[in-house]
Amino acid sequence: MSASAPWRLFFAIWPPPEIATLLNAWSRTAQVECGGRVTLPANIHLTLAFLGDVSPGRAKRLAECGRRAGGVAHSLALEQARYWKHNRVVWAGPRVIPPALGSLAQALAGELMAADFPTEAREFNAHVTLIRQARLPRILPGLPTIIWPVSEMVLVRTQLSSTGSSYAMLERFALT
Ligand code: 2AM
Repeated sequence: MSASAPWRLFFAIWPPPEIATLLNAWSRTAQVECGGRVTLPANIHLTLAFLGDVSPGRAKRLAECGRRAGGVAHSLALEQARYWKHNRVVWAGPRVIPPALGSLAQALAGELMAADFPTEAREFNAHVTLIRQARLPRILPGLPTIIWPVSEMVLVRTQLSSTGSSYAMLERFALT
C-alpha cells in the first residue's frame, strides 16, 4: 500500500469491556434464532460520524474537529434490540437518544462540515451493530438492562482484510 493511500475513518463511542461482554452474551443467544455473524466484543461500538476514505494528511485536522466538538459524559441506556431487513443486521440502541449524545453527534457534524469533511446527511441513528448477515428473526430475546457509561469519543481507522474488519484507535477525546 502506498504511503498516501486513504484511511477509512469514523468517530465512535466504544463501550467498556463489561458492557461489550453483556452485549456479546446477548448476541450469541440471539444468533440461535437468526444465525449470522456476531460482532466480536472488542469491535462493538456506536458510530457518531462516518467519514469513509480520508487522506492520512488530513487526520490531524479531523482530530481537531473531535476536540472542538466538546461533549459531556453521560449514561446511555440500551433498551431495544431490532432487526433491519435492508442490511440484515441485528442491532441494539436507546429508545430515546440521550440529549448529551445527540448534542455531541450534532456538534461533531457541524465541526466536520465547517472543516469540509463530507459526511452522510441522513439523521443520526444511534445503533450498535451486533449481528451481520442475520435471517429475519421470529422473535429476539429480551435485552438485559444495559447502562453504558459514556466518557470518551474515539477517532478510529478501519482496516479491512480477508478475515474481517479490525479497528485502530487513532485518537481519544475525553467527555467531561
Ligand atoms: P454499521 O455498524 O451500521 O455497519 C465502521 O464501518 C462503522 O461506520 C460501522 O459502525 C458502520 O455502521 C458505520 N458506517 C456508517 N455509514 C457507513 C458506510 N456508508 N459504510 C460503512 N460503514 C458505515
